[in-house]
Amino acid sequence: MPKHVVSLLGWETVTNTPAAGESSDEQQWFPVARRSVLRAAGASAVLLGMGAGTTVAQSDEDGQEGTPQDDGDSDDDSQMDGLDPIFGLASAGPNPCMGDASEDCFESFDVQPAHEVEMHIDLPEELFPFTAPGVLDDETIESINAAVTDGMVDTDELDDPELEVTAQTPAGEEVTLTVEEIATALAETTAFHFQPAGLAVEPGDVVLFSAETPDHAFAAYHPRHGRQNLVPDGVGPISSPLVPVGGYWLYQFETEGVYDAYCPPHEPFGMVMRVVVGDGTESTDDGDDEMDEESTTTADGGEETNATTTASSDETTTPTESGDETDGQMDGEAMEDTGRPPTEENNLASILGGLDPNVPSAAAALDSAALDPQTIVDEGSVSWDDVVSDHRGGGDDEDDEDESA
Ligand SMILES: [Cu+2]
Repeated sequence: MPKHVVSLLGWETVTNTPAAGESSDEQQWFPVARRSVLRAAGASAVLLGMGAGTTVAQSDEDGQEGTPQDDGDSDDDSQMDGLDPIFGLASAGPNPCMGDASEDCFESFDVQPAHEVEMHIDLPEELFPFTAPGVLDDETIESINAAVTDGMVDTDELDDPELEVTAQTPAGEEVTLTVEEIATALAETTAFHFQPAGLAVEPGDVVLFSAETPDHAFAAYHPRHGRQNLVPDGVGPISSPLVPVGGYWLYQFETEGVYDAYCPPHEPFGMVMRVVVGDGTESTDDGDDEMDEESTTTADGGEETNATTTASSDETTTPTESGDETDGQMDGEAMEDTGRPPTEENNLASILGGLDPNVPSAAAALDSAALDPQTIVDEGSVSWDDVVSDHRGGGDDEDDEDESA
């Protein structure tokens, strides 16, 4: 197993313990005992305990008594009425929905998610040795980049597709690929992404964010992150922690509208996504001066004090229903001019030795037809692959038409 490649870049350590190299035994990362303890305790009790700075682990039956919020500040109850409206709920793991889990795994959570978003890196391992300086000359790199622009390998762009190139893995093994094989691996690179990249949810839905690879997080475009406001009015600076591999983060989307978010470490590589809550697509033209009302409404609607039962299957507890018509709408006019999603080219080439798989920048991804809010609502979810295809194919289709004419 070419783990060495992996550890060099710190990527794709999914199936290994964080201390890669010491053990690749998955069982140590997902110990059965810990998993059943988590279930017995109820995921939310454990999680809420963490949030309150305590580690109270209780059964669901006991949830009413001595819940974490009873130990905390009484004037801060709003944060314990379910998931925190800014920070959600995070766990270092283990995530019952890690990997190829089916939706059945949602039942393992006390705060039950309705959707899953995986945070991924998709960089073919065989490519890494060929990204080292000097392995490929500039001319070859340019020709490979030209060959994969549309995501297919156009061998006409390659001087000698069959030319064999030998490179060395960090472990000292020699590997040989033809130029065409290198191009093929590059074309398969979709890199850092949320999967799906577009997701439609109902108000009150909880979304599970699963860290399949290291160093990912979810942050809303929000002025308090120094960014444009690309979430509905009144929605705060949503942010997850950096979610460890195997861990997860839960967030409950309540206010209708369009939410654009990025992964802070990987935004330069185009890692962004869009969540549409409700029919959030018809709301871009109103959103007057109600900026701060929504968060207040959200906070004081929680007559439900049992933290372990909120956000179950019952979405009707959302306190914002009455305000949905007027509040929480996207305010296109209020967007700041600063802190836009980066429009520069995707930075991937800078970490791939100049090889460029033509993956969209953050701004290009959010502007893609695939992530049009109405498309997301219609489709329910939109794959990152569709966003990449849009980007790679969009301009190129026109080129093809021009050329064939
Ligand atoms: Cu990321």
